[in-house]
Amino acid sequence: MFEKILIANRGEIALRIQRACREMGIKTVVVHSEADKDAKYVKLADESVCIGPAPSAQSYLSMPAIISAAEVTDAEAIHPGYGFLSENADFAERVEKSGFVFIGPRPESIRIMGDKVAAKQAMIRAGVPCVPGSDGALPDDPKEIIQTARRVGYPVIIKAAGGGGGRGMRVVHTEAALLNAVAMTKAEAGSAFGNPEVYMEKYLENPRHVEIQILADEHKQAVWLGERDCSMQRRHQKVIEEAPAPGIPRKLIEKIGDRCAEACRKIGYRGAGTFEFLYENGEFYFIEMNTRVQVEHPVTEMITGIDIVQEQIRIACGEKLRFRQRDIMLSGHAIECRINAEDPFKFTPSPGRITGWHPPGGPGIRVDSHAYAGYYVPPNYDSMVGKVIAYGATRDQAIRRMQIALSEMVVEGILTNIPLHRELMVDARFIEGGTNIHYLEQKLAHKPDLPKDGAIGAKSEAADPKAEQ
Ligand code: MV4
Repeated sequence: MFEKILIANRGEIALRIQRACREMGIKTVVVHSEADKDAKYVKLADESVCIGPAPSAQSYLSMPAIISAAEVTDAEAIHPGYGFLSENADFAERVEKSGFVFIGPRPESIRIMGDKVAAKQAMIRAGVPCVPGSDGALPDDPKEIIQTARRVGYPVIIKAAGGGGGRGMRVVHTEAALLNAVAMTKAEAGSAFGNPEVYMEKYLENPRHVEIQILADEHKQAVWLGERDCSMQRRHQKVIEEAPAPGIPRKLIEKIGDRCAEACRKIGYRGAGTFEFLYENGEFYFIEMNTRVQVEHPVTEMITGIDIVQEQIRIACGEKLRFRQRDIMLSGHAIECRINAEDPFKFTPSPGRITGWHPPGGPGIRVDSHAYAGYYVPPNYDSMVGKVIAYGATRDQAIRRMQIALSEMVVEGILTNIPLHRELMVDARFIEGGTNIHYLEQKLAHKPDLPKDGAIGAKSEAADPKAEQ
């Protein structure tokens, strides 16, 4: 096993990786920007290295700074977390060329999944069901584009091969709008991703977002760890995730899960990964694969008992998976609420000093956060300050426990989205289960008014979040 791992990330996931290392007896080096130098999780690490100023481009995205930090501290492996360089194939390659282990997939796997056209073709070949659409990238010939759209049927969606996560897409409802939409998406893709390639899919109007977690080792063994429903989102930012996905037949999920694990073996995938699907009218359609550990991995850990970060480390070390598919038992239900430093209904960021921090606890409650009373939320990064995860034997129990957890939780000095979560945990459609990807945005659009004093959760937030800055 490794003796020392460098953590190339910040915030809650840097702390999460540090905890996994500590449990495994591995020393940690955390790299940080000037903005994060006083954070408690930085002091908690065995070693820390300042790699640059606050802007990510000069710190958490600086490949030479991170690799130099690994050299001077004698770390053997680098865990990239999520975001930043986690899905950068060039980084993974440079880490390995410098003699360190990249805790993640092979660079070639990252590169294939980063090209959405290549990823989809690999999945079609591996027997994973995909959304009907163009056979690979769209050609230049306008007649062929029109023919493809007629075959697929309107509405269609044009997506950039270099996009993903909601970037570089355009929905087309009529043939009259088609060629212009293709030209616009191509132009935008060329300048945003350096790759003008686009592809076409049937546009699914009201799907759910359901993803399958997998683990694969270097010895062609792969398992799937159940699914997560991530449909509760706004502007491609997930707000609540849960496992399992409510109301989907187990047999169907097992069939898809087995296909994902089989695809991993076929493509020689290594590490943790997530197959993203759209689920509509009882069918699964693959859209993208993520080659990193995801923010919402704890809900899967809660229902499987498997520590995904520790498994990533063991796989990177060349170990064989310690379990087969028949050993994976899914039990109970877990829900995660992402806690963001933002206005709960206007969604404007609310960085600043946290003056009071009272996390919830009790049976089935897990809080993954690097925050504490006195912690300063820097304005330079993502607004997520932590995650509350509730586990129960049933979905109803998990919801009840999350309601209690959110009622106990107090964050003072900044605004957070806790009031939004409190409303969602008593929302009739959420409680029923199975809402689609548009539900939250539609609910927010129909809100007659912003909550006033006395509304659920409106009281525990500071009147002026900027007062401490
Ligand atoms: C789609 C779609 C409907 N039909 N593809 C958005 C993010 C990217 N990962 C894929 N996305 C979508 N692809 C087809 N053929 C709708 C979305 C989509 C979406 C997907 C998952 C979660 C949230 C979403 C929000 C808007 C659109």
